[in-house]
Amino acid sequence: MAHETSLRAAYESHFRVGAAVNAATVRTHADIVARHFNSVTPENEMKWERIHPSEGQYDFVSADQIVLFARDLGMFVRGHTLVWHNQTPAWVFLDDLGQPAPAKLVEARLEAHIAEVVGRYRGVVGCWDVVNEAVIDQGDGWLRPSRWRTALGDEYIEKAFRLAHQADPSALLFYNDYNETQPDKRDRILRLLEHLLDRGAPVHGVGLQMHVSLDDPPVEQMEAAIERYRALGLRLHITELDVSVYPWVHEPDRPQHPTRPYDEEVAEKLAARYEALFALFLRHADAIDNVTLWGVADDATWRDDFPVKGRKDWPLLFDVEHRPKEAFWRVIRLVRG
Ligand code: HAH
Repeated sequence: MAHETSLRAAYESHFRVGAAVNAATVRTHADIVARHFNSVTPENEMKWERIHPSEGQYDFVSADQIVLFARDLGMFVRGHTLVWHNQTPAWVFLDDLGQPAPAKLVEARLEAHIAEVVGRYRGVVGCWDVVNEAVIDQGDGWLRPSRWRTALGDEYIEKAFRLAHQADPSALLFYNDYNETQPDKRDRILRLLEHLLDRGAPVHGVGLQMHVSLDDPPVEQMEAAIERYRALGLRLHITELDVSVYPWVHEPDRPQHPTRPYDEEVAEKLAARYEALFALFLRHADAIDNVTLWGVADDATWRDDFPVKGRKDWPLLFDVEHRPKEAFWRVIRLVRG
């Protein structure tokens, strides 16, 4: 019966099933989260601009709310994220005169930030996305040009992992990225991970975001990538799963698919896609510990504004009225056999 079914219980012997929550949905969607998920990721509340808006001023109010909610329910918490080129305030990279800060100063700020944030949640946040999206999408080269890289050089990544490990030696440390199954980008990510492992950096896992569409990327491409990542001996987390009903067009200047209604055809395609994805995760469940959806229900999803602002999307397992969708039932039936 519907009210007795639980996604997390159905997958208990395979991997944790998580959801990104935020300061609002942890209240408005609390029932679904409590019943169906056993892992949460704060969507924005641990990002630098939120948790450390000006130098030495930390704001833990929203992050604490999420962490306490999870602790009361015995859930795993994924920390997201320590070092990223987005949602990081400009002051981090500037001196008192507004000029680019010297490397020493930026490094000291990175050190203070990681010690404070990771230290606060030691023993409560089970893993951290230490570095998010450091690899370029296409073209020549390897690492994304970013203020971090300009200030600290390529070593900022290894540094961040070592600092996080110092701050909480028991936390599992992840590198997290998107378009992670696209072969060129996959190879660049693999190169980065191999480099870090060769140098003995404390990297324990790779986060595969999996912001996908109804038919792209193909499952074969995704499986090939999973096989390559797991061969490094790292743990795998699916960190930000959602399935847009629109084809993936990231370049804002290219024509975009117009808004489409959520009808039976879309519901069925979404269900088939989710079933194929969870079947893939089950085939690799010995390497995958966590499958997290980037949101709880379709009434609160970043996809409504990305890559097109204000275009309604239906990427999750629960609908705008918080009812389980056909995709939810397909994922449940799949694991029950
Ligand atoms: C993710 N970037 C971020 O990790 C997450 O923190 C944010 O809330 C939403 C999505 C995804 C992304 C992408 O799929 C394509 C281009 C840029 C960023």
